[in-house]
Amino acid sequence: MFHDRATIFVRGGAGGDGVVSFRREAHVPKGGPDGGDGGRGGDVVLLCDASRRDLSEFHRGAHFKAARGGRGEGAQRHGASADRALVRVPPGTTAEDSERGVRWELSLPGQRATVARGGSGGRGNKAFAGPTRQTPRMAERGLPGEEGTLELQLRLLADAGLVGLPNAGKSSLLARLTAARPKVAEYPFTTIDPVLGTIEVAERQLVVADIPGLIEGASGGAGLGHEFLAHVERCRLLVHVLDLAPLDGSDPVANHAAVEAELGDHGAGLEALPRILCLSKADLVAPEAAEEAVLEWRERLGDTVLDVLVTSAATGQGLDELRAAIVRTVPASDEIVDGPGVGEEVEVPASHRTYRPGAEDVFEVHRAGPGAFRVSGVRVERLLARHDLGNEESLRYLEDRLRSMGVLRELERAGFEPGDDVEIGGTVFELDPGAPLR
Ligand SMILES: Nc1nc2c(ncn2[C@@H]2O[C@H](COP(=O)(O)OP(=O)(O)OP(=O)(O)O)[C@@H](O)[C@H]2O)c(=O)[nH]1
Ligand SMILES: [Mg+2]
Repeated sequence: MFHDRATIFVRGGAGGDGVVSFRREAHVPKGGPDGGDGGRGGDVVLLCDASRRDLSEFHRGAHFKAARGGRGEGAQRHGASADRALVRVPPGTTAEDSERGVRWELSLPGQRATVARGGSGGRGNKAFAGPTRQTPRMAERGLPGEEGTLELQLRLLADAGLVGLPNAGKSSLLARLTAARPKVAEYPFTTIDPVLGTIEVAERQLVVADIPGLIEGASGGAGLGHEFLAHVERCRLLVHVLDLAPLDGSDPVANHAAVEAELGDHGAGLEALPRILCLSKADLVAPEAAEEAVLEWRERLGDTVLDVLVTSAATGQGLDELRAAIVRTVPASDEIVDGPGVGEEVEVPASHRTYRPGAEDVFEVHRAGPGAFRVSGVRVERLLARHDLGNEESLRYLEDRLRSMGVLRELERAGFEPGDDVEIGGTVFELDPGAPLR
């Protein structure tokens, strides 16, 4: 089963904690602080890998968590940074985190997206030593890694797409045009997964996609075709395959209109893609009838199509013409897209839906009840995550930082009095600064 959608959960590793340690020497009762920093947590990285075909390995909603950074140690030894967690995805995958408002596109092998950064390590007590704090008995904690839920979507990267009603003969054409071996059978909806084949002519390689047959209402969510229309969004050309003599006796004109209506309803510019009309199964009608059909369709469609061709997958009629028309229509220059070299990686930038410069420094103070306040904001919350409030020295340090960031001043404006409760990032503590509030 081919899966072109999946939801995965990703979480970067937490940074390692810094440690409190003092140098011990035989004749020195208390040496200087020498606690090392914690290491960085690992990142979760999506890597575009040509050996992956689809997203089926994620369809149960996999979780990917990178390891945490190592703890710092005495003698100024820093903790090790953790390895990244690699998630391999096929070319044509987009990853979107709607909550964080970020999106990545991985089209070429070797492209990489860091979707959840690991947290930074905490500083050891060595980092807090200074003239006023000669024996710091505090260290920072490592920060948690970023996390998020990613919607993965795969869009096949094909140059031309075969579209048409079920049973029109699309898979039979792909099998004759390329080395691909899609399943062919006399019943509708034989093809349930998209199949790709490659046409190779004169040093050019074009990818042709055979997608499941479209039925009326497909773009509205009925039947199989709908979800696969996304796969032809990136094609440069659509080949509309139309059965000249449908077994069910239906009218080719109505059938053609039904498929075109589906393409138009899907949106995403499908109606504007260049078209070739391919009248299939020509061996089933008299040669004169086929020729007449071509003339009729040329007149009917005018210049809304590039070409009208008659083909037969059974006899091979018209296949060279179809192949040539596809090659002629898909611009050669577009094929040369430079990706990273074999074994190389290149980070792709995320596109941000919302970008607010300086948003990190912003904080808000709310009164949560009598003698209780809540402070929210990226930087204050990060600060809180860094420190162990059970440690007197850490608490004093935190108060100093809150004072210099202007948080105490804002709290006072909101009616705060020393000893009141303050909640930051889910942690409630009694804030009782020893020094004046500002
Ligand atoms: N006589 C004749 N039969 C054909 C030709 N092309 C396809 N067929 C037959 O038509 C039936 C449907 O062909 P497929 O290629 O599976 O059609 P499809 O459009 O891929 O159908 P779905 O995958 O169900 O959407 C099969 O029984 C084929 O053998 C042709 O050129 N001549
Ligand atoms: Mg098929």
